[in-house]
Amino acid sequence: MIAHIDHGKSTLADRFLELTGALQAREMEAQVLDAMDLERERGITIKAHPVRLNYTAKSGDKFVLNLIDTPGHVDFSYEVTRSLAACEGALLLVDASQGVEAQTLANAYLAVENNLEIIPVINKIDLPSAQPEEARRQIQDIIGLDGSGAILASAKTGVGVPEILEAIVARLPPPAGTPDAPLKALIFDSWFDSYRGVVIVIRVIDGVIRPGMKIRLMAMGQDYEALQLGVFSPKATEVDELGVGEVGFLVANIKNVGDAKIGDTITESARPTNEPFPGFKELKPMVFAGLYPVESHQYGELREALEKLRLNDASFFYEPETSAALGFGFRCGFLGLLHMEIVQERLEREFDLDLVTTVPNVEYHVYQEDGTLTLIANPSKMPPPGTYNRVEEPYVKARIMAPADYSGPIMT
Ligand SMILES: Nc1nc2c(ncn2[C@@H]2O[C@H](COP(=O)(O)OP(=O)(O)OP(=O)(O)O)[C@@H](O)[C@H]2O)c(=O)[nH]1
Ligand SMILES: [Mg+2]
Repeated sequence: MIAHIDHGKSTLADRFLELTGALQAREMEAQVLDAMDLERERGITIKAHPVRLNYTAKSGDKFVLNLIDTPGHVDFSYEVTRSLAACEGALLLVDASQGVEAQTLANAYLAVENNLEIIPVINKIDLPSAQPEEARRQIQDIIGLDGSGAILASAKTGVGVPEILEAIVARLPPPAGTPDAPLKALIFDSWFDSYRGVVIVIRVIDGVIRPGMKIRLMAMGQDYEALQLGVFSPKATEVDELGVGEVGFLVANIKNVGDAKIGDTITESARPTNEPFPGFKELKPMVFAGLYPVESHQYGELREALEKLRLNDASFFYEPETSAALGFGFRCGFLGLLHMEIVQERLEREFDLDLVTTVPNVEYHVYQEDGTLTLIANPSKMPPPGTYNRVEEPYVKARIMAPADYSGPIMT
């Protein structure tokens, strides 16, 4: 499920959970999948959340649907990229009062790149300011999808939600994998649990995985035994196997955090697949800042915390750094300012650290007289003036799409 921020993805997921009976009314709360404290406080989704739904269609046929609710904010678009790699299709939500916005377009393109079938949904039609027909026109003219296929819905009142579930089973293709081929499962998320070690979230592409099976994490070539498998329904629930198309978690007593790489493929040690998943594109951090512990003796704890947090958020980067004023710390790269804020908050809350962050800045390219390039992300590393040939700083080549009426103010 993809959209621009606040177009109602997590609220629509609530309705799905209710309609399919995954949660009882007394267990419901608004945006129930946004389980992290930070998500609830800010009212935004930060992490992608997978959930399994058992759906009985109007025809009486029974389906298992694996849904991933993704964040809409651009700083977390890596969550969307990874989620789409695990899916057969995408629901693209458009807020009927806002119309198509930047991330609607960007995420729709991501889905197209992944060859996914897209079902457009025009949400929030209950709002007095809703203009569903305008949204339909924009879906057609701006994104280039068939606007007449868009479903009108309100995640708040529940109108149109049964039609969306029917459209999912009618219009999205079933998983294409081969059940008796060698196991091939994509790691698209993970986190660190102090009791169970690394917990991996997988999507099975081919074959089947069961507890007791000897498995291999292909990037590092490490072998483990699959100990526990489960699905999110939405509570973590143990299962006996995960087969083609299924999404769930895997515990394999992985203590070495570096072994579990996002985008890696899991296969069976005895019968490995010869076509691993190609992995995800390396991300380019956009904003750099230093992170230092307030108490210098917490440096070791900070290093461990960063390692563990990176399991759950592969989109930030860090390297050790020392500062004359702040002592030992790390230089970190983030996808944006909100991302930076969230990483700092998570480190402080989940790992009980007190941190100082330096002012964010960007990377400069410094060219010496002989043409050698040095990347400078820290003002204190800048060579003295006169010792280099030239400096380049990042700039943005942007394309702004807007109705003709707005071009005057935009030029200003
Ligand atoms: N009136 C109305 N409000 C809605 C509807 N769907 C969602 N909302 C409201 O819109 C706001 C954002 O909803 P979310 O479900 O958190 O949006 P989201 O797309 O998950 O946002 P991110 O995950 O942060 O990108 C909340 O205040 C919802 O109550 C709807 O159909 N009608
Ligand atoms: Mg959300």
